[in-house]
Amino acid sequence: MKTPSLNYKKANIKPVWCPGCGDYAVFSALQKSFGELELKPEETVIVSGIGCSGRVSHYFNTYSLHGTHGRAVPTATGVKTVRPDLTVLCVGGDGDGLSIGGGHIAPAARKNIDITYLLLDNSIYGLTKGQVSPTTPETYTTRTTPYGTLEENIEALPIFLAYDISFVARVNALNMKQMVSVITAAIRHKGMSIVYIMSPCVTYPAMPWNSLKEGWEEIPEDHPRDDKMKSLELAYCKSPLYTGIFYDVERPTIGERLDQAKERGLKKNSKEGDLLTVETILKDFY
Ligand SMILES: Cc1ncc(C[n+]2csc(CCOP(=O)(O)OP(=O)(O)O)c2C)c(N)n1
Ligand code: SF4
Ligand SMILES: [Mg+2]
Repeated sequence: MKTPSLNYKKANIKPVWCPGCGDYAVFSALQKSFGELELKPEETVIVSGIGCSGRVSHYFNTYSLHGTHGRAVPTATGVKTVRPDLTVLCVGGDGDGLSIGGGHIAPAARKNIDITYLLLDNSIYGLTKGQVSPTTPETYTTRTTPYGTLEENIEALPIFLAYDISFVARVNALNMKQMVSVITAAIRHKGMSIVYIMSPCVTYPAMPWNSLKEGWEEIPEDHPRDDKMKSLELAYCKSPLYTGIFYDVERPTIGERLDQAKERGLKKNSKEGDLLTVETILKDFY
């Protein structure tokens, strides 16, 4: 692991997460990944949703946009669309990404927009003081659900695979080394990447740190990352719970497809050697 040559931390803003919150570990892993990749802060944007996890974007001296709850992915899509030259990350919680914002993942996956989405799951709505999320264990009680949650859980990984996100990984905040290498690979990946991060909340411990200590195993080295069915098998497996890169395939991004479409349009509509301009398009309407 390289020591970052650049400083990615904002000097004047200190994180306000509760002591022991998993988000500190994610913050630290992200700094290390940026260092490995030698990303330039001025060429990097972090877009986040609302939640304790969404605060990640505040603490980096990159560009950042702390948007609205559940809208991190479409906002990041907009940023990448207008500035394809920038490295765009998106950060949000399990409430943000699997509840209110769950419907935004599929359209982004279809576009294969070149962003990296870090989905921090603590199995609770942390910021709003502990309401159930789609991944809260059934027996965990809160002040608004004193008899436990009455709804089924969401299995996030198989959904990401079914949406065909071109890079799907899961990590556990206890394993810093793996977290850094997976986030680094996700940022390097061309196309949409998602890193599903188990990041415990200590104040509303629906997913206590202890639950990350046992029963977890790294995906075997020989796992074929381009095999959807084998990846689904690992994703559904409960014993052990796997961490690492489940799926990694190369597909054209929406940016590349747009460039190709423009090229085709130019060829079709322009006389040889002529460039298609706004004026030539408008002439068709006169
Ligand atoms: C449109 C909208 N609905 C609801 C809220 C209230 N709200 C803010 S954060 C949040 C849930 C946060 O949970 P999660 O996304 O899991 O993030 P965490 O705090 O656990 O990191 C909710 C319901 C809001 N800010 N905006
Ligand atoms: S409430 Fe939970 S998720 Fe939020 S900062 Fe505290 S420990 Fe972290
Ligand atoms: Mg949460």
